[in-house]
Amino acid sequence: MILIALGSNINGPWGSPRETLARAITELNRGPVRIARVSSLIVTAPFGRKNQPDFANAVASVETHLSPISLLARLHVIERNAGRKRGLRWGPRTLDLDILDYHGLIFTGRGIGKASLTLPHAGIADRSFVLAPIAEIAPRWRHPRTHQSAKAMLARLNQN
Ligand code: PH2
Ligand code: MG
Ligand code: MG
Repeated sequence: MILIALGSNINGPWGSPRETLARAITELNRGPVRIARVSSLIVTAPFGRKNQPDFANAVASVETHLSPISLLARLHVIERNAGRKRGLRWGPRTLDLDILDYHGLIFTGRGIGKASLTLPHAGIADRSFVLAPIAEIAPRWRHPRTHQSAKAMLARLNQN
C-alpha cells in the first residue's frame, strides 16, 4: 500500500485549503497514479509551529508503478502548481503532499534537490492528523518498522 498525506493551511490559486485538497486529489489521480481511497478531510491545529492557521488534512491511498523518487517528483509538481513556495520548515503552505508509506519500504537516502527522503515518513507516530485518517481508510495497515496499527499508535499518542 502507498499512503500519501495531504495538508494545506493557506489559500492558493486553487482556493481555500479545503478546495486545494479536493483539487490535489483530482491532480493525483492522473497518468501513472490512481487514487484508491481518500479519507475524510479533517481540520487540525498546527503542529510544530503554533502561530499559523489551522490545517485541512487528509490521507489518500494510491496505486502506481512509479518509484518512490518518481512519485515524489510528481507530488512536487502538484505542490508547485498549487502555488507552493518552499519556505519555513513546518511553516504555512498552500499544499503539502508527503509519502507516508511506500509498500512498507524502509529507506533513507537522496530525495530531490537538497532534501533527503525517509520512508516510512519519520513523523507518523506523533501526528494524529495522519494516524486518524489512516485508521479510517486502511484499518489493516501496520507501521513498517513497529508493526503497530494506526489505531494503536493513536491510542498511545493520546496517552502522552
Ligand atoms: N504539516 C506540517 C507542520 N504542521 N500541522 C498540522 N496540523 N497539519 C499538517 O499537515 C502539518 C502541521 C509540515 O508539513
Ligand atoms: Mg509535511
Ligand atoms: Mg512535505
